[in-house]
Amino acid sequence: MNEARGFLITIEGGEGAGKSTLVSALSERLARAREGGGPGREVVVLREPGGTALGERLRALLLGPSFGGPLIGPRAELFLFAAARAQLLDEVVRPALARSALVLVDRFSDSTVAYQQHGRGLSAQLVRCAVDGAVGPSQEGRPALTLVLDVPPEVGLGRLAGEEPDRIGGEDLEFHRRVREGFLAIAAAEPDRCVLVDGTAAPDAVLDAALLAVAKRLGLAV
Ligand code: T5A
Repeated sequence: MNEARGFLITIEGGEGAGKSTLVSALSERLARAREGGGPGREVVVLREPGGTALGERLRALLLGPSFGGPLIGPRAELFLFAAARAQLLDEVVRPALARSALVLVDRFSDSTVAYQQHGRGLSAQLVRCAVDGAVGPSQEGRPALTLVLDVPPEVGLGRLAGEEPDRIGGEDLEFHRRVREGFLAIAAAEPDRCVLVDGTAAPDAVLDAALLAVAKRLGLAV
C-alpha cells in the first residue's frame, strides 16, 4: 500500500451537537481551499456507521427503532460498529488518503469509546480491542485531527425534539451525560489530536473554530 498523503479529519460529539451541520460547511470550505496556488484537494465526506454498502446495512440494523428490530446486546453492538468501520477504512478511507484527499468523517472511533464504553459500560480493554482491530495496525487509519463538538445533552437532544430518536439516541439522559463525559475525557487525554469546540456557539463560530484548527494543526490554507 502506498504511504498515505491525505488527512483524516473526524468530527465527534453527542446527539444534536451540530456535527452534520459542521461537516457540510467545512467540506465546502475545504473544497475551495488552494495550497500554493495548486488545484485544491479532493474532499471525501463520510459518516459512521455508513459510507459503504455493508456499512449502510449495519447502520439500518444498529440505528433502527428500539422496538421491532432484532435484540442487539452491548457487545454485539460494539463489534457491529467495528465491522462497519473496518469496511469503511479498507474500501474508502485508505484509498482516498492514498490519493491525497482530505477525508472528513462524521463520527469515528471516539464515538465507540464514548457510547459503548462510557455510555453502555463495556470495559475499556474490550472497547480498545474492537477499536484497534477495526482501524488496524498502521497509522493511516488514525485521525490527524479530531474536532469534538461539546454541548450539554439537554441542548443537543432539545435540537432534535420532534424527530423520532434512533435506537441509541433514544437512550435516557443519564446515558447521554456519560457519553458527553466520555468525549470530554478523550479530548483531555489526547490534546495533540483533539480540539474541543463549543458546540453551543452559533454555527458560523463553530465553523471558524474548526477552520482555525485545520489551519493550525494541519498547516492547510483554508
Ligand atoms: N454510535 C456511532 C455509537 O454508538 N458508536 C459508534 O461507534 C458510532 C460511530 C449515529 C448514532 O450511532 C451512535 C451514536 C449515534 O447515536 P447519527 O444519525 O449519526 O447516529 O446521529 P448523530 O450523530 O447524533 O447526528 P444528529 O443528526 O442527531 O446530530 P448532529 O449531526 O450532531 O447535529 P446536526 O448538525 O444534524 O444538527 C442538529 C440540529 O441542530 C441545529 C441544526 O440546524 C439541526 O436542526 N444546529 C444548531 N443549532 C444551534 N447552534 C448550532 N451551532 C447548531 N448546529 C446545528
